[in-house]
Amino acid sequence: MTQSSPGTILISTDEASLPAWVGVFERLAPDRRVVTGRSADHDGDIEYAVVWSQSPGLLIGLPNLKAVFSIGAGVDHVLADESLPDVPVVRVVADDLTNRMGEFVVWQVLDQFRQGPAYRDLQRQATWKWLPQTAADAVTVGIMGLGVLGQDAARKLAMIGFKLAGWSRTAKSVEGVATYAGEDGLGPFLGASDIVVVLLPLTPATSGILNYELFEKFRRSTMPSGPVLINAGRGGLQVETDIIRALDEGLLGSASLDVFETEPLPAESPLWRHPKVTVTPHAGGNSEPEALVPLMIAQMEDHDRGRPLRNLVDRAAGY
Ligand code: NDP
Ligand code: OXD
Repeated sequence: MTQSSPGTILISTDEASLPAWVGVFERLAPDRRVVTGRSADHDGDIEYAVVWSQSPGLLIGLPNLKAVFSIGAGVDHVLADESLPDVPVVRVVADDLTNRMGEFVVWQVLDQFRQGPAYRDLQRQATWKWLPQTAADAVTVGIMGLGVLGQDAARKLAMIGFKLAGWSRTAKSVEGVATYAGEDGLGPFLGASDIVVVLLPLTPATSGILNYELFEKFRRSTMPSGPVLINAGRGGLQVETDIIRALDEGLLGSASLDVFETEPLPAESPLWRHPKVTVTPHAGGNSEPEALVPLMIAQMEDHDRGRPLRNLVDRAAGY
């Protein structure tokens, strides 16, 4: 590699979306080489890796690797690789993804709040029947994870008129949101929440947090069919057998799940057919190369000029 040629980018993602990522990088950064695998010839040229769930070991021993870019806001899929080199990890923070996730949350909250699943059932039976409907300002949507996505969802839900609560690891002050933090804040937060939207990262501290014991703490007095769980964070946050038990016992009224312990959700999972569950296939927010590659290239260029990287992951905290 000569002094003046910018470093090579290694891209690793699922087979279906790989060509799109490569194509957009090649178009927008024509002076950089883009590769999709390792080879003795170019390993020394690779300065940046752009990855989704890279195979463990893929990034070992790249002598000039400067940073890893996650193709996603969540980075559990990157950090799961125990051999990940000790270089900065950058995650996605982008209006495009934030807005897509905000739409998704508003869609699911409104669908559950206005009893979409129950009305669709009635339609299938050709039954004309009104269901009881609570007013939005009587309902508190509690958001677990008050980061970039959680705060944006809160802003969008506030416009509809919901009351808002939010829970985070460290204390936060967010306009219009009753905030709670840490283990001590979790019980009071859940006790004030009728619809719980989960936008947490998957870390050792949050793994399996959505379990039966947690569902027992949701507020049960407001939603006519019981409290609602909406998980758009990660499947590893939830214990699926506990969700089914809580729904069957009436501890939870219904659930919208975008993420699963195993993805794709296996055909034999009872979640697919459970009458109180809405399943979407990790479709909350797409990482669109057209929207994200320009931001990644800008960061690479800045970094090459000695400027600090933004949206860095705290590897000790896991997000
Ligand atoms: P951020 O890092 O901006 O926010 C994470 C939030 O979670 C912060 O408020 C953080 O607290 C809180 N948090 C982390 N650990 C804990 C803990 N142990 N206890 C309490 N709160 C905790 O992430 P984003 O908002 O950008 O994204 C959130 C997640 O959404 C991603 O990690 C990803 O898993 C998921 N996602 C899912 C998508 C989908 O398609 N379904 C698409 C995009 C993202 P604090 O503020 O104190 O740091
Ligand atoms: C993400 C995701 O983390 O798509 O961005 O899940």
